[in-house]
Amino acid sequence: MKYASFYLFPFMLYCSLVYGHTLGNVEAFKDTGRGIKLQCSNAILSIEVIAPDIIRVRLGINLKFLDDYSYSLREDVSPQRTDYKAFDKSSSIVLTTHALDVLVDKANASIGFYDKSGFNICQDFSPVSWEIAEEGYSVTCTKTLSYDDHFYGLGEKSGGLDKRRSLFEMWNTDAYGYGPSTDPLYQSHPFFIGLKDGKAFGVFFDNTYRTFFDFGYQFEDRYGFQSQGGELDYYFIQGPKIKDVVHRYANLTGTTPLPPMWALGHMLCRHSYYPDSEVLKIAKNARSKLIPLDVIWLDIHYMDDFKVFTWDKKLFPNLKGLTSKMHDMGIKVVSMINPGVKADPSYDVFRSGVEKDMFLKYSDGGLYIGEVWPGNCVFPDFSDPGVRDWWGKLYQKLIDEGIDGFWNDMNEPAIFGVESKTMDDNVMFYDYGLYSTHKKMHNVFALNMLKATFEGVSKLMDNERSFVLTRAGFSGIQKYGASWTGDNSSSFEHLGLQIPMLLNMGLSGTPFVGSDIGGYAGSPTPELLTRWYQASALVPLMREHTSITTYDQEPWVYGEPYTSIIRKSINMRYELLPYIYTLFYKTSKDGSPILRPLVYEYQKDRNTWTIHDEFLVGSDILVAPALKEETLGRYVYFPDGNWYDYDTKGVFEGGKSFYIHTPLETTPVFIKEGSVITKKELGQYTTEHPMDTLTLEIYPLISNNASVSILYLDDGRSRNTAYSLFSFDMNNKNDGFGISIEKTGSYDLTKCFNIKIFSRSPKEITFGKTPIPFNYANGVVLFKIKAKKGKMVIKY
Ligand code: MIG
Repeated sequence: MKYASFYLFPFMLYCSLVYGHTLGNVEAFKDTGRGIKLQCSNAILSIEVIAPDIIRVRLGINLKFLDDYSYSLREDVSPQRTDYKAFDKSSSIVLTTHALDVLVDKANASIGFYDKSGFNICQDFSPVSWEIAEEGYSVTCTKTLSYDDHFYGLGEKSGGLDKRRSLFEMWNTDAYGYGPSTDPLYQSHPFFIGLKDGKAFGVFFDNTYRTFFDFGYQFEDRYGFQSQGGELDYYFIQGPKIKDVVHRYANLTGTTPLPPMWALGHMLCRHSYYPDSEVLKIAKNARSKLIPLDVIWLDIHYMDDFKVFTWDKKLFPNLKGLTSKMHDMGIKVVSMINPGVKADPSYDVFRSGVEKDMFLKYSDGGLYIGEVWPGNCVFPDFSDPGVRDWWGKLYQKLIDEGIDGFWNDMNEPAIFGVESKTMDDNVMFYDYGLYSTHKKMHNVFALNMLKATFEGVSKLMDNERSFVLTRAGFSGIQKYGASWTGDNSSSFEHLGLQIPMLLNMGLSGTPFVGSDIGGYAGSPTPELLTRWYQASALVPLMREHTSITTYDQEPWVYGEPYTSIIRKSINMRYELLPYIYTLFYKTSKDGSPILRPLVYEYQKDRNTWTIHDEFLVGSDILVAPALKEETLGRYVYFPDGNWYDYDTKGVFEGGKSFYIHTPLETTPVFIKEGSVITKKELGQYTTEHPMDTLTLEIYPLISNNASVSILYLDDGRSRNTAYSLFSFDMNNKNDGFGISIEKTGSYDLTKCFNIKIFSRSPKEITFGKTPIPFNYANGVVLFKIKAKKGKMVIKY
């Protein structure tokens, strides 16, 4: 059997319609000015209009709702003033906005969400039900499943892109060496996107307890979700585009702020690089072998006896000297900080934390002690704003030594030597003054730790942007940093598994993600390492990392031809940095994923609904990496439009699959017709060359007649800073095409665009009526223009 029986136990409630309590019939309803409150025979139901397309549903047992706090929502989310109407209509109570109709059946209070064409997009299978749990209620919500329903999201989960016919648990877990069906993993995102007959909607179940999601795994006619505590509190988000759902979810839970440019660079890590001379050697190797590198990571061994906010004075006698040597080479240093504080009275962090009452305790007042790397440890209560503030300031010591960013690991929290792998249930947390147990607070431990780190470090770094990486997380984690997919393994199967995982994280509001390149557990073959680098070339977080017991796997260890092939992938990324950075800008505004499954952009094309062995980077670049051993070729599906091969500039027509040759030295990358792709001069680190001159690669429209591309530029490091935003509006004409360049903002470092058009030789090129001289050779048209607003016309 795939799941142990304790997984199934909670679903005993789920499957039974008689077990547990249900709402009963609707006796009365009231318009509250923000939605409706329904008095049912056994409980109350609130249907609140957050926006015309976002409806919040809450179940109140004993005539009341639980305290209304959310760890995931943006602090400033408040219901918009929205016009809606609520009325009684024969067998239902109806609430309508301009985007949706919500019908509540008077006989049993089951809820149906309808779009404006009358299509029932999400229907309760049976009315919500509950059981009294140890803490609050175990609530169950089931919805009707049809044959053409598909599901995405849920953050970091194993399995394919489409979650139909699978069952998941949300409980942050240290899952070293996990496999294709391991569940749960490190992060919990109780948010999914449904696609019903091609129309999308979303559900965010804002409940931090252990929850379960079943998409037709146990019963073929229903899907649903269930908690072990808390209350029923969910947001229904109307589409009909997946994009709309993702943007609206981002509006609720927040977006990832722009990181410093260096965090987009290539990173090297291992458990662990030490002593200082080893770190220096890695940096020098990268430079001498021309492997672009922006960051070296310090894993736990840099600490003194694994005590956080200390460093080993024997291994790193002059940490500041080391970081400044690194900085001179254009390399940043990121170091690990874990939540466990060694319980040792001679250690100042422990002593001051005890004095100030910063650590988690049992309900009887005794300190909670758990074993991690340093031995017995205590753990800060990150749910308490005072503790977050205290912890945030501790980073000063490492910042003073020149450490540039931080890595929060083991924050599920992971505890050694206990069967549960985590804290005891009866450890108590502050939780907005509600004093709640670990059962409620487990899944948001990392979220609160990351908030402490990100906000603390940001305060200490003036106007510099900070960079933090986390292992565990919960919905909303994206506001504070990047996430990686934990301790994967060095196998081709794992390489394939990472892609749907990263794609679903992006669809769950968490765009800044990556996997340990080469695999963490075990040692990759040279071929696997190479393929992993190729697949990760345009992944938002590009970090190679491996465990303590494995061979080295830096790009140069296997020699030729591997080193050169890996270098080619990293170089491609460094040239495309302006394109990638613009995607980071975009997500900071609206939560758009950086890596996108094809279905995100081509939802109408049902061929795309389950594809997860190729992906889009933004909307213009398609990557179809070789994901199997000794692959000489693979099929690539091209969605609508025409696609240029990035290497050969050959064109593939969309709506079809083509067999593409993939000898080891190639990564199949394709560019959508009509794209203006911005590149910069290749450097050995992201900021080596100023962006005074950029190259615009123009891939002319073939079948379509119009397209828009954008380019965002700023200093790449400051939080409040001048920027400029270019847009390139391409239009086909009878005798050629035109591009209107618009510019807003005042960041004027970029003076000049080198233009490369992949086409035959034109007759004439003008920019703002002035003829522009150009060169032509082998399918490439070359010329220069000033980086400013204007209209470019190309005539053939
Ligand atoms: O118990 O710090 O996932 O990236 O190298 C293992 C050592 C603790 C787990 C992380 C991994 C890191 C390792 N850590």
